[in-house]
Amino acid sequence: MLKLCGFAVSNYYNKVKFALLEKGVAFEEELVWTDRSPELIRRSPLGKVPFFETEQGTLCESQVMMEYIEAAYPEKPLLPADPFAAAKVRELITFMELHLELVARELYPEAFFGGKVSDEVKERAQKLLRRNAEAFGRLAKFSPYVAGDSFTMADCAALVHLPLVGMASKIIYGEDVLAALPVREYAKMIGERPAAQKVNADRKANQELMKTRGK
Ligand SMILES: N[C@@H](CCC(=O)N[C@@H](CS)C(=O)NCC(=O)O)C(=O)O
Repeated sequence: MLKLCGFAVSNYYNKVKFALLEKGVAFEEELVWTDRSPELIRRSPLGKVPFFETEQGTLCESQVMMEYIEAAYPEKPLLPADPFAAAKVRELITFMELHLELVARELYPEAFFGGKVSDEVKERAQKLLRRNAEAFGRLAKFSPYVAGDSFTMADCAALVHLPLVGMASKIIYGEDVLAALPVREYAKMIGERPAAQKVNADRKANQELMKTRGK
């Protein structure tokens, strides 16, 4: 059976898990922490999660994993059939991950993990986040789904990334860079889906486990 490896505090892990649950794909989970062990590097070359363990081998990079499940399990599609509409969904995901999440990630050590981030990094990230959030606002629909009137894999990404980007920027700058967008209402609506409820409940449980690990 398809195995999803990683831990449920990871937003990228949760994006893939959300998609698997929405599609009704049978899968199991293996709890893997990012401990940089040779064993982990053997399974995921950069030591990152999530990754899949499949009958044919391992597969990492969450968006590649999303495309794999979409192709391998075409029932309950999370991409529109029309190639341009599907590309627009992918465009939103790339925007969220490359231009928002990856930039905000620079702030996570201080925002969430009790570390420190230099002023230089903060200033650079703030400029980028402001500009990129505005650009994302021009692309995103929120009508009611992020790509338009149907639930797509962009919603799997938006639910896990957007609140995190908003929270990190609010903590570091006192300013939510996504404040102009209806992220709160949107996350509440998406969060009501049974699959999202499972993802969020597992995330909270894993957060607690993470705390006891640090002790
Ligand atoms: N581009 C990767 C990003 C995955 C990622 O950054 N995962 C984090 C957890 S949320 C991780 O494994 N961090 C540990 C590390 O970078 O050493 C993907 O889409 O899968």
